Amino acid sequence: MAKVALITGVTGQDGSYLSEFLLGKGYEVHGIIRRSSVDYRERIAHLEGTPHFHLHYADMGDSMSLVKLVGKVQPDEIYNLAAQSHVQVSFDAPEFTADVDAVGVLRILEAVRTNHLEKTCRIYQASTSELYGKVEEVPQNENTPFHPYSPYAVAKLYGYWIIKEYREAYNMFCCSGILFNHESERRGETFVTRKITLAAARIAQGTQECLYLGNLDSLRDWGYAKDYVECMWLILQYDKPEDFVIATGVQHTVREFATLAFHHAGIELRWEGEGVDEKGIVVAVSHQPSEVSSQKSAVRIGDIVVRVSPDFYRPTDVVNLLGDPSKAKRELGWNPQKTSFEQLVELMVKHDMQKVTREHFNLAEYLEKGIVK
Ligand code: NAP
Ligand code: F7E
Repeated sequence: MAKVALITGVTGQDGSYLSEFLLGKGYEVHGIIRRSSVDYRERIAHLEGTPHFHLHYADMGDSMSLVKLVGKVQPDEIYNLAAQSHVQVSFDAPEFTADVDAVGVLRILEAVRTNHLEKTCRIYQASTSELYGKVEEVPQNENTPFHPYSPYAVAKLYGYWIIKEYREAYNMFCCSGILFNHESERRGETFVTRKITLAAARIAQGTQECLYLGNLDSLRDWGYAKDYVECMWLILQYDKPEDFVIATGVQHTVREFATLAFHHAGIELRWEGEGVDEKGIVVAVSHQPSEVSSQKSAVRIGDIVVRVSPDFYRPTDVVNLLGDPSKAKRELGWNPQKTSFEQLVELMVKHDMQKVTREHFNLAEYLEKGIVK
């Protein structure tokens, strides 16, 4: 019998990769979607209509929908990935963030108990390095004290503890993966990495003049999302329910990410100034490989292509994340270095160079046909 998995957050970056991964392992995959005025679900569009992949309407804010769905699907494994996952947005929508990211976890646990599946259903909770927040030690491991530093992190801390509580109180197999930042070609476009790779591609191809960023000194341990979803699965296959730090063990600043991303887009940068006055200035430009873009670069030496805007500063910012993945490496046999930082930046820029080229092409075609004026 094929195992049955239920994924909340199936339309997100991780949900889409995890669906592909579990389908590849022969699972019957069920995902939760919520009603939206736009029905096109970009990241999972290629999976819709394929056998063994099923979508259901429910919402993390609606207990009854979750209880009914868990009862209908009878999952062997639940991957609770649904969240309002943007840290900066959590300052603007703290109550919604708490409802989905904190109480939502409780709703999933109770849906499992209500359906009497607590002995058979394993639950993975998408926890986060943001729990370490205003960090108390570097690097961070499973024993590092938490100091959440945003409404998002405080909500996720509740999720972490309620998972632990249900594990101890009801002997449930429920675990948290404490995942450090992981990125990809499918990353949301307002997270810093994707914002940079898309902007570098657009600036290189002349459709954007300048990229505005916040704190360039912030340090992150960035991995590749496709590698990280394997770990979510490994955590649920482990013989005991335990929590794991998932990270690469390597950190870089936002500035370093930007320098490398622009390099892969054919633009070399130097940095000048400090704080809000810091600027990224073009010092060299190379032509793009022809399969990526047929156009000559639109930027010139001396152009300022990155500026700092305080609009992207946060009331409290987490600035020094570095994970220690030793436990996952030792106990799960997971390779934290499968995709290096350099490979990650390159693959994201390559993808976005092609995306921007397609945007150009579509725009030219639409203009020609009079669809866009
Ligand atoms: P993401 O791309 O923002 O996806 C979030 C998913 O949650 C989307 O499918 C979204 O649905 C869904 N969702 C939000 N509110 C919902 C609600 N009320 N009911 C049902 N679904 C809802 O996030 P991600 O990067 O894939 O991250 C997956 C999980 O890992 C999240 O819990 C995140 O907090 C956590 N995490 C992420 C990272 C990282 O670096 N990516 C690191 C640590 C932890 P819509 O498409 O309808 O909006
Ligand atoms: O910010 C700085 C910003 O928004 C990274 C989520 O997946 O990972 C993610 O949260 C850093 C921060 O991700 C801009 O201040 C500078 O220090 O890409 P981010 P995040 O906040 O680390 C964790 C592990 C999660 O759990 C979350 O769900 O970059 N930064 N300039 C900027 N950030 C953004 N977004 N935009 C800027 O312009």
